Amino acid sequence: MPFTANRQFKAKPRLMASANGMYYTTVDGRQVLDGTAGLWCVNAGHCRDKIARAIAQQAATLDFAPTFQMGHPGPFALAERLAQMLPGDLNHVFFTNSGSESVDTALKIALAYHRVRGDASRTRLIGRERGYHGVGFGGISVGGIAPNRKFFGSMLPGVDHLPHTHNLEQNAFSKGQPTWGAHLADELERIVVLHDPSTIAAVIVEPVAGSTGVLIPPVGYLERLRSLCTKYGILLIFDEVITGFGRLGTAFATDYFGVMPDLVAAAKGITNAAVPMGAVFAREGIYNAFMQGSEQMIELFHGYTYSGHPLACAAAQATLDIYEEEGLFERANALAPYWEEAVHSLKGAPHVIDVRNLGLVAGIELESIAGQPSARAYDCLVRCFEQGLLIRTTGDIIALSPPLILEKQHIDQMIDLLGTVLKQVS
Ligand code: PXG
Ligand code: PLP
Repeated sequence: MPFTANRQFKAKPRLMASANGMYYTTVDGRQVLDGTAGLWCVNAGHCRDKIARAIAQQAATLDFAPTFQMGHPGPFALAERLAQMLPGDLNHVFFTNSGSESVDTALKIALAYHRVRGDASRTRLIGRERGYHGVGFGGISVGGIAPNRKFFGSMLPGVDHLPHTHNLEQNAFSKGQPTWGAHLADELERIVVLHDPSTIAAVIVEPVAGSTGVLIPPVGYLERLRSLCTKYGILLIFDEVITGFGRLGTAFATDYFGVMPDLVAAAKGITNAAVPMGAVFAREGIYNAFMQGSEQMIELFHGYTYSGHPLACAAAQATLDIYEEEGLFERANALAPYWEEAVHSLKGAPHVIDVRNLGLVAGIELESIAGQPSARAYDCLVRCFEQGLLIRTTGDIIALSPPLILEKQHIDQMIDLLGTVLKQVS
């Protein structure tokens, strides 16, 4: 099983049998409120009829078409629609099947972009400590989560990391963006000078770091990264696998922060997770750099058997319909203040050393039990599940990221139960 203690799990499994709207039903028939939109991906709630019908119809019409030198209309129509959703000239799309594939695709496009422009010395990639960019060799190389890296050899060469922005002394219990920490972006300048600016291809960051435990960027931080990248001719990649498709109350984090990256990696919410799909969005200038020379030439030697799979395209179209028809991104934005108050009401609950939030995301950090990191949060996860709430934990941080269809009563229910469970755990 992915990122799971296999033997522990198999001895006492937690299995879902079905789902609807805000709830899972377990194999033993219990209802569990989904506090995490599955794994940050079921943004429109579970088992949406429109998506299920679109997938069934597509499977009966065109199951698959070859993707190399051949195609079908699905990805073209979907790309047009997505380009409308992304700001500015982020108008070109490359489809993948997961966030990890989107990250590796974005890194490869960045390297190849410099090369096709004759700037082949730009081969270095810069990530950030505590960053999560999936599990491909590219993603773990720029990623900054030690256990995800240390077992897997030397990874990509020529990678460096910015410091993370987490600091409880300065920023504990911040509502929304913390005010301290913009200067940490200046570390980029130090790294750039150290390695020589003309060797750096791209910087990749999650606008809001999710998997590592919800780290919200300090006010001004992303703006500074953008201006340093521009100054040194470095591409800025936003990994929006979690923040994309409404999580912050805007279509993408780039909209929320008003900071324009050169490439965006996305996945998860693109199909409401009903069929695996990811996408990379590129600005006009990047696309155009490849569209030079002979028209018989393959411009980018990259792609997946299942890039733009018909079922994924059908699921994505139906998902985008639902986001639009139900105004789910606006809904997330409207609920965000209520969400903020609710999660911050856990300040003062046992073990809680920080609460942080943005859009419909929250991180609740617990004090670790001495010598047993992550034990307390795991205990919370198991107890919550047994008492009817799905949460995510990483280390001793609880992450909440509910489907955007939730009602205030679901928020109340979540916070009540979490408060109860925090009193139960030792
Ligand atoms: N980038 C980011 C920012 C992600 O959050 C990926 C890439 C990789 O996507 P795939 O589809 O290859 O898993 C992710 C995925 C969690 C958790 O709660 C987070 C993710 C996946 C599973 C669990 O820690 N994020
Ligand atoms: N390995 C082999 C032997 C293959 O033939 C292919 C694709 O044809 C792959 C890996 C890559 O698979 P995918 O395109 O599904 O990522």
